[in-house]
Amino acid sequence: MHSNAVKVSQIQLLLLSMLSIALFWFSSVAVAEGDLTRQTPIEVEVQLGVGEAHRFSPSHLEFETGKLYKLVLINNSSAKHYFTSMGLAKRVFSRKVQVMKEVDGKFSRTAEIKGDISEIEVFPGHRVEWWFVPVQTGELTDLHCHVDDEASGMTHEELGMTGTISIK
Ligand SMILES: [Cu+2]
Repeated sequence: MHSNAVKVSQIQLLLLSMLSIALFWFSSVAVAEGDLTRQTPIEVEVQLGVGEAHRFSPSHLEFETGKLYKLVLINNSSAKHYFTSMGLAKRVFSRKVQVMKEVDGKFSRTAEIKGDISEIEVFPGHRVEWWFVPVQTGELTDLHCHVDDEASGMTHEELGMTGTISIK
């Protein structure tokens, strides 16, 4: 009888300690990061077209998962350009796209677009902001602009408007 009672209390102690370990583990897992789209954004600027050259500048972009980015697509050239990377599009959660207007050197929003984004076209003299949080890593080589260049009969991509994206 006495030894049985000792065994029971030992088992109870063991169960109790296992329970407390489990509770500790669950409580640490339950510490969430909160709303990742409400961080202060990291601003990344990309020029679409450099003078008359159909180029992305910079042509290599780096992002980290879990951080909020404000990717500012600026077209100061005389041609329209696309920012297209399906690899990036499917690896990010898009918070919004903001279409900007410039008045006296100051930029303000004319529209906010919510939802999944595949690609963005920016017309000469304009800028668009794509706010997103990368959720999957990848080394991407599919950034390109598929606009046709009428003078050469080639696409901007064929003329060298391509880029790479690294998501760590
Ligand atoms: Cu282009």
